[in-house]
Amino acid sequence: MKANQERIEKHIKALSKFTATPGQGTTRMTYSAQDLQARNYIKEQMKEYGLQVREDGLGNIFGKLEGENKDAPSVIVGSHFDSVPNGGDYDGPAGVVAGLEVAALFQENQIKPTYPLEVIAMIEEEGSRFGGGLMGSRGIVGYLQKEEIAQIKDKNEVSVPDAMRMIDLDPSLEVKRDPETIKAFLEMHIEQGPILEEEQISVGVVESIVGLTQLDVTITGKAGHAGTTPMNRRSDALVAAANIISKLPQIAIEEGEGTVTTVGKHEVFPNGANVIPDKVVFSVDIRSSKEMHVKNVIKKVKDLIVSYETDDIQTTVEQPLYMQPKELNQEIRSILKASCERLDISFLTMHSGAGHDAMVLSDITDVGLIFVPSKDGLSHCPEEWTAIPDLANGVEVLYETALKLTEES
Ligand code: HGY
Ligand code: MN
Ligand code: MN
Repeated sequence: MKANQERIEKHIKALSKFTATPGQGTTRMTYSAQDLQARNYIKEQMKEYGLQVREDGLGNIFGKLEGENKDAPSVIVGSHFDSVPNGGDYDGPAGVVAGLEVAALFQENQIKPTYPLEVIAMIEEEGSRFGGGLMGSRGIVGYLQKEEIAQIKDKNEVSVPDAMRMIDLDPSLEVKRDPETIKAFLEMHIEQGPILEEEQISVGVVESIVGLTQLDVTITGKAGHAGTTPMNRRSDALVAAANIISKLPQIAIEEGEGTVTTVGKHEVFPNGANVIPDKVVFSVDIRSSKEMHVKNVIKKVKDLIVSYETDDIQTTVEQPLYMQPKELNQEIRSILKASCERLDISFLTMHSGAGHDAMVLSDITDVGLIFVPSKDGLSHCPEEWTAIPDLANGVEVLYETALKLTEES
């Protein structure tokens, strides 16, 4: 069954317009005006494809095609629709569009599945507004309780529930899903790396996903006048932070086996050119395919940070996110490979260095994740791009797999 490339292109182009930084990539923060535009578009398309639409207590969007067996668990297909700042048009939306196109193909072919099909568009996978990340899927799995969600605030101290209410979402609705209501979760995502393009392979069947954590580090010192404070009387928070940050790459290199550390966010306070900084807040993203490396690096980073404490330099470290490395379901991987073979679509098996909602949902259901090629391996930047025919290949593999998983076994 061929996917409709015009529909796929229409969705990608439509969603790419919902950005706060037109001409400078996709910036779509959760519960922002751009989120609302994208949300309305996605819900409209879900209704067009005959799905029953609902939003949960975090604003995750679900579109359901009932199955012959009403109470049967659903096969869910989708991804996230938020973005990093100045990101690309495909990270997340490729998977949401894949879900929409699978639903359109079910409708076009009048498929009446035994098990229900659900299309999902999840919020705050990137963590760009509220930190941490994987928020929509962590809510569904039950890793984020209502009380905890109510405490999560953005940098302007706006809480998740308040931000939701600003776009008429209802934070009182349930988020946690009973695992018995889900038969499987399938996600298509851009590879965000160079392998598929270099190997000229159409689809990556993901076998494992990297373990990752995010640390939020705060260094506090003493503000002072840049001109009148002698060098030996300073407690400069930024100098301490810079010394710490400069040592992080070597910690990852020494840990080895592909371990990586990244400082992506960094804020200086009060941020005046002639003021000695009294506070610095920065993020440390740590990843490895082996959990022991992640744990080792967390300890080394925390020890390094504490080693810079003095009477006037204090540090705190918070850990808003920790995910163990994940091995994805063998049986679904086999079905995905068989779908590729049946469709004569080339594939290879891969490890994912990026985190995905699939890694969270794999804790409560069987999960399959496929990649499609990224031009020049680029992602999390405006240059991110994937050819429509490449997206269509992935959709066709998901459609075949969803057909098999939703039929009477
Ligand atoms: O950071 C990641 O790996 C994903 O893009 N959220
Ligand atoms: Mn991303
Ligand atoms: Mn993503």
